[in-house]
Amino acid sequence: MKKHFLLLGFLIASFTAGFTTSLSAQTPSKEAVLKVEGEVLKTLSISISDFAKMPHVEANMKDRDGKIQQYSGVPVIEILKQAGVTLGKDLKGENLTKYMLVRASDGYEVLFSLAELDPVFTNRVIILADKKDGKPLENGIGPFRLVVPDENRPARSVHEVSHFIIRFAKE
Ligand SMILES: Nc1nc2c(c(=O)[nH]1)N[C@H]1C(S)=C(S)[C@@H](COP(=O)(O)O)O[C@H]1N2
Ligand SMILES: [Mo]
Repeated sequence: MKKHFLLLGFLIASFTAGFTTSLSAQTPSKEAVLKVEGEVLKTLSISISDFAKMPHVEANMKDRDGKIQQYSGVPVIEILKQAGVTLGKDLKGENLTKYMLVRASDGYEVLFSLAELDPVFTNRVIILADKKDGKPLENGIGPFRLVVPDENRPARSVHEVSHFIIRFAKE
């Protein structure tokens, strides 16, 4: 009789363990999104699959070893246009004191003035990349990374971008 209880206890324990393991394995991880917020007409929340459907271009940057790397992604300016950021003919006067703070999921942050991103001011095209060599970016780099061409240090080419936040520097 005692043996049967032991067996029953073992069965219950293994069932519970198996069940909790499969539960945690199935818990859907929150899908990564890019959020665009702050001084915008429309706050955006762009999923990986929505992002993949946007028109892509290629951009090159030098990595920290000085090697040229090519990525594919969406020009940052196109994302900001969708959010209704003051650009083009509206990027004048006090709007020239606006900036974009780029935040990553590890807490890393860098900033760009809007004029650094607008083709009215510059020919340099900064992209938010989601692909390299036709493949999604690896964990810790993607799903989205900034690719800033023509910079002597790749420190503003932020990995794991989670937010573009538009703010006024003017007091
Ligand atoms: N999220 C995040 N992005 C980051 C960093 C970081 O610490 N966190 N480091 C930056 C620095 S200092 C460098 S030199 C480059 C390195 O990019 P690479 O691996 O493509 O050469 O990533 C930049 N992007
Ligand atoms: Mo760096």
